[in-house]
Amino acid sequence: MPDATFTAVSLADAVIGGDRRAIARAISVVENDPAGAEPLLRRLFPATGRAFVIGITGPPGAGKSTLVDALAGRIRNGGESVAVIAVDPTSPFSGGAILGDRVRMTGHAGDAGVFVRSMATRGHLGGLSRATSNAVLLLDAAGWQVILIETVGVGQDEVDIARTADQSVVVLVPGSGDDVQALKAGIMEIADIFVVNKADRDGADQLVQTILSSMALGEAPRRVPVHKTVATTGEGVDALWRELQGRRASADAERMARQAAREEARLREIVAGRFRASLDTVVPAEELQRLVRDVVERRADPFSVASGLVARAAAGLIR
Ligand SMILES: Nc1nc2c(ncn2[C@@H]2O[C@H](COP(=O)(O)OP(=O)(O)OP(=O)(O)O)[C@@H](O)[C@H]2O)c(=O)[nH]1
Ligand SMILES: [Mg+2]
Repeated sequence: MPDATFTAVSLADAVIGGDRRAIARAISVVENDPAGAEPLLRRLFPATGRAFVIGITGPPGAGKSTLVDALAGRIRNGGESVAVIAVDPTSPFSGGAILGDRVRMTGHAGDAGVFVRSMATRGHLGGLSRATSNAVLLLDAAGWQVILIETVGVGQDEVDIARTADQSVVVLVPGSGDDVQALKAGIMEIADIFVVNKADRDGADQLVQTILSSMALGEAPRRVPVHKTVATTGEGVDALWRELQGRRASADAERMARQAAREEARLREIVAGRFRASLDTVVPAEELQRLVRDVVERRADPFSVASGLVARAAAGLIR
């Protein structure tokens, strides 16, 4: 069946049925055409809410992909299916070379219980985290039991993506200097679990101490567990997975609170997105430029102009 014959309904049904090609196509839709993805996501939404979503974030080269690979192997041994989303905030491409380059899931080729996909930014603010959270919805609806999201760095996108996860794992490595930087950049707040990877290197215990002491120094001291791993050999991965599993089972109240926060963020994002779209439809670009000139030349003030635009965009929404 050619792709063009997929309607939102048939695509949604194929996704729910677990058809891998339909899932790949649906992820492309949420990546490239957020508004066009709405009918699809509406239909899928009732089938979501079951997956255990884990974010893995940290500086470049920390061993996130290696760790994701090892975790995926551990999860498969337990009999659950696992989907991996590798988020690449720097590249304008998705799939293809980057998939091969950044995600090395070599041990899982041909395993029907593993799905791997990379996603890239489309350049608009918040676009990546929205596309990622929608991809999570798709995979959840398709029945993937555990979803691992790998993100690089410590920017706003990572913080937003962390919000879409049930648990966020922050990966740091000894002796890189990135550790202190990451701790300063507010990544502390999003970590549910710290991993000191490359623990086969000197300085791992020292880094564990640095993390523990910077937690103790924070304004609201937190107790975030710190695990040591050697992702390349799998050392420590079993303990990390057991910690994650423990949280999945026990943190029900917390999980509900997170879900509420996530759905509130999603609602706000949808409303803001529709408002922006309505503004663009109702007010032609040339007219907007005229209004801008009026403001620049002080014939009008931005507050009154904005009030007028808000009224028109809102009217456009109700139509
Ligand atoms: N010695 C040692 N090397 C490791 C370990 N984990 C990963 N590596 C190596 O570190 C390098 C980077 O690993 P990746 O898994 O690609 O790191 P990443 O964080 O996914 O990198 P980006 O996605 O590019 O940010 C590779 O050469 C790995 O083999 C470890 O525990 N010990
Ligand atoms: Mg990687």
